[in-house]
Amino acid sequence: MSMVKFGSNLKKYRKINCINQLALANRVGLTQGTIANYESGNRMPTVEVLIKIAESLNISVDELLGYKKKCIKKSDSTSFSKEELIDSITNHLLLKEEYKLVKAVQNYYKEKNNILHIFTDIITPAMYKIGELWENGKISVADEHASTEMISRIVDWLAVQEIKGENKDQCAISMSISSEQHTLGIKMVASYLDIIGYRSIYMGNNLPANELIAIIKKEKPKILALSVTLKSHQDSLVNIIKLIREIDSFSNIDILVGGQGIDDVNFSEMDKVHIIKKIEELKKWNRGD
Ligand code: B12
Repeated sequence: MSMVKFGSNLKKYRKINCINQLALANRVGLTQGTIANYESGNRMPTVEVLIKIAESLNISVDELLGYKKKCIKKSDSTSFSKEELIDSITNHLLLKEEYKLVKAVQNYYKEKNNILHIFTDIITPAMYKIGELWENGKISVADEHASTEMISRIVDWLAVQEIKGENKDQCAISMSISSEQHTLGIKMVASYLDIIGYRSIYMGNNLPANELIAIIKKEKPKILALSVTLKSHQDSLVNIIKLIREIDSFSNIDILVGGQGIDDVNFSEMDKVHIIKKIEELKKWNRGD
């Protein structure tokens, strides 16, 4: 192994972890200059430092040195801070290490037992990071698609762990509006509504308006939760809400709207339409705070 190869490998994994030289230096107790020297191939770390770097980048020493296989135990450990776990999950997503991803989330779930926290504080920021890397051309569309599918499976797995069997009187229907393809957030909302006691029906996206009306008539939901990520979909959102509000028998339904695309839409004229951008706010709204 040449020093240059080690240096370029170090740089590669540092970038995958989305941290700069200074942040890595702080994590392992070195100066930024030392990291810069490693990366440019001027110096090699001691074995002790090598292990520290590998641990903080959540890879094995073998991987750091450019040899394949064998991961160190840290990736399965439960002792991650929130930020470390977000970095680690982003890293596993980009390296397409689904096994490590699943283990990391399962361990964290076992330890914290708080699905809302995992949804909002871990998975959401990890996906926002993926979005930034994609927007800046640092990862490909294929990397983004693979990441989304892996995370989608995790969200489904978490949701299934929490489904309760008891009878639930009140129904909630959740979906992304019309051609909105972003569905992970609303899937989390549907899962959370289930946890807080609703018979939650998740409809995905692209549901035609007549079908939505038909299912509302049949299931009589207390809540209709709608998600919009792209601002260009705000008009469709307004149209669908107007349609629902025109039907007298639907007047008791609370319509919750959220997602990154909700910006300057004004629903103050419409009855029982609530802008609740985040799931944490939904918790408060449900309690009547
Ligand atoms: C994965 C992804 C995709 C996937 C979506 C697959 C899927 N099944 O969801 C695919 C590949 C389909 C996609 C397509 C596109 N995407 Co996209 N995508 C993303 C990415 C990377 C992650 C989305 C995600 O899952 N986030 C995590 C979830 C959990 O977050 P969330 O949706 O915000 O939800 C949270 C809260 O908002 C809230 N919430 C959401 N809804 C609701 C509703 C209620 C009632 C409540 C209470 C709360 C709530 O709860 C969630 C929990 O925290 C984002 C980056 C980003 N910043 O999100 C870009 C991003 C959203 N996409 C973007 C773009 C531009 C597109 C495309 C236009 C690209 C293109 N040129 O084709 C298309 C549009 C397709 C369409 N018609 O919708 C841009 C949007 C920029 C903008 N501001 O308009 C982003 C921000 C990427 C970027 N940085 O440029 N995308």
